[in-house]
Amino acid sequence: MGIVIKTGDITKEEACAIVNAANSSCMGGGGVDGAIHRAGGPQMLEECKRIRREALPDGLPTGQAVATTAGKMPARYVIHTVGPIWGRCGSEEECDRLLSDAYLNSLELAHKLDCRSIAFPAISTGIYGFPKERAARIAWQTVNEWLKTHPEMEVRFVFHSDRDREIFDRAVREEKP
Ligand code: AR6
Repeated sequence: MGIVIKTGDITKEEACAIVNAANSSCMGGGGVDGAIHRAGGPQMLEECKRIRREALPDGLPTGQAVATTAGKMPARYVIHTVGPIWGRCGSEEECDRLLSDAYLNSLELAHKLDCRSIAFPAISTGIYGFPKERAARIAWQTVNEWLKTHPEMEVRFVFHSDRDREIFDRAVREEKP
């Protein structure tokens, strides 16, 4: 189904799955994580707590993904993933790989949940400090490569501001097929 690039509030997206740029605690935080937990409500937090208790006592590793209900939001699922913290990966290439993993594992999980649409925020580019242009190219390449074998999925990139959407657009312009 292809790719949609837009500006908006991801908590309002009518997609099968929206992705949360979480931290390894999975219990909420600032940025888009805070917005998603506020909009999702207590049922989502309860599921997060249960997953931590039953499957992830040490937290969600960077690059991995888990799903919960979207609670009161229009989406069916929230896929919580943890992007890398820029400067804390050992090397820049390792940060690239971990960011790509966060996208890839979220896509795979959405596919397993039988979703045909998934909306991503710009993972790691806020509080976690990943350079926006570099993150854009990684997100774009990872998603396009994955779509070659899963053409039924619609992937939305949802930016919180027109400025962030423009930065993304510019960064991937040369890479667009
Ligand atoms: N809809 C879409 N995008 C949004 C929204 C929204 N409602 N709100 C913010 N953004 P960040 P990170 C954008 O910092 O860098 C949290 O505390 C925002 O403008 O939310 O992965 C977690 O708990 C930016 O472009 O995520 C972690 O501790 C993008 O979402 C840490 O922050 C991502 O910024 C994760 O940091």
